[in-house]
Amino acid sequence: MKAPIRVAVTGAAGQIGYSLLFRIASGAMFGPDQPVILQLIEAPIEKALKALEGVAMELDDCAFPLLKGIVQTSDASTGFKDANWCLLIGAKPRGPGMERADLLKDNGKIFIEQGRIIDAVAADDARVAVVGNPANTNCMIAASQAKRLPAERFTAMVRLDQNRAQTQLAKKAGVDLTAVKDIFIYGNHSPTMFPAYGHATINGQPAAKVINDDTWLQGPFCETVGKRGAAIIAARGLSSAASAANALVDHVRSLVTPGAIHSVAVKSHGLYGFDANVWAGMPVKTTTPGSYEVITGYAMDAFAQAKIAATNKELVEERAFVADMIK
Ligand code: NAX
Repeated sequence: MKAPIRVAVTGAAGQIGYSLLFRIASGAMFGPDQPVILQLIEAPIEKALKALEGVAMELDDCAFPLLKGIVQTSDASTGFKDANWCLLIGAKPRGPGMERADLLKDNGKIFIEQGRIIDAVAADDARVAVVGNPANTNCMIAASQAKRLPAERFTAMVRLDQNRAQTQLAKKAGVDLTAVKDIFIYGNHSPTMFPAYGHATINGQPAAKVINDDTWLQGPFCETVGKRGAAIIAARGLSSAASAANALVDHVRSLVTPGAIHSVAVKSHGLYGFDANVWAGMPVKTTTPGSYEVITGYAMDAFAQAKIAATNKELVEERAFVADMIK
């Protein structure tokens, strides 16, 4: 039996947490032979901590053979202690009338503190995956606090967008989902993201050739993927939760599976025309468990370049809103 790994999860009593924790404990994220200890972190709010107690009781009641311990806490230093993976889901939601800049600043405070504490107390091999919005910029903020852990260990999730794009292409082409490969998300997890259909294939053929409808690809396809979160809220009255949790399982599972090719928001280092110091979605290949290299060299046509410029502009603006906080 392998030694258990410690998985810290913030926002553990929230919607996504409720769909996620049971899948981690069942082995879906780290594999059927990898025991886990869940370190569940919630905001210091009585209602949230009470809800967390209930979630922990349900985890107990599942009798998962791989679940070797549960920590419940509102203290980040306790929650991130020795964590091998830190899944940052908890964030402040945008309230009515709240400006984007205020949301960025309020979340900035959370992610500065969490980044600092993770760097101080998490395991030497710690990896961080950010889901809480605005995910790319929150990830950049957390990474800005790290002195011990390299920036490459901090990733943000664009996998939900990739999964959404894959399904939309399969439906349009009338093929099974598994026929669609190499659809990657570039840029921000926001409506400006670019699902780069130009590199995707369907049954080994270029997707754009199979679909043969550039107007749809450039218009409704990009729009449907970019605004899918809003469409879910309009239909369900609540934001995506089960699909977001599923995407985080995919994000981490792919990052621990050598050879996996998938979209992750990482420090751009100037690749694909992004500002060097923003966290942007791009294609990566997992090298060793937890490590990856960006797949470079995909050619971008004029449409793709314009889409990347627009999503890069938004990321640079988001960073400017919090520039005074990350100095
Ligand atoms: P919920 O409001 O249901 O849950 C969030 C939980 O986080 C709450 O229980 C809250 O008490 C807790 N929390 C707040 N601040 C905290 C802190 N400082 N430390 C620990 N816990 C804290 O939201 P949920 O639907 O679970 O969504 C969570 C986040 O994911 C949101 O920011 C949301 O916008 C974002 N999403 C990101 C997606 C992505 O693809 N990157 C997609 C889904 C989702 O919209």
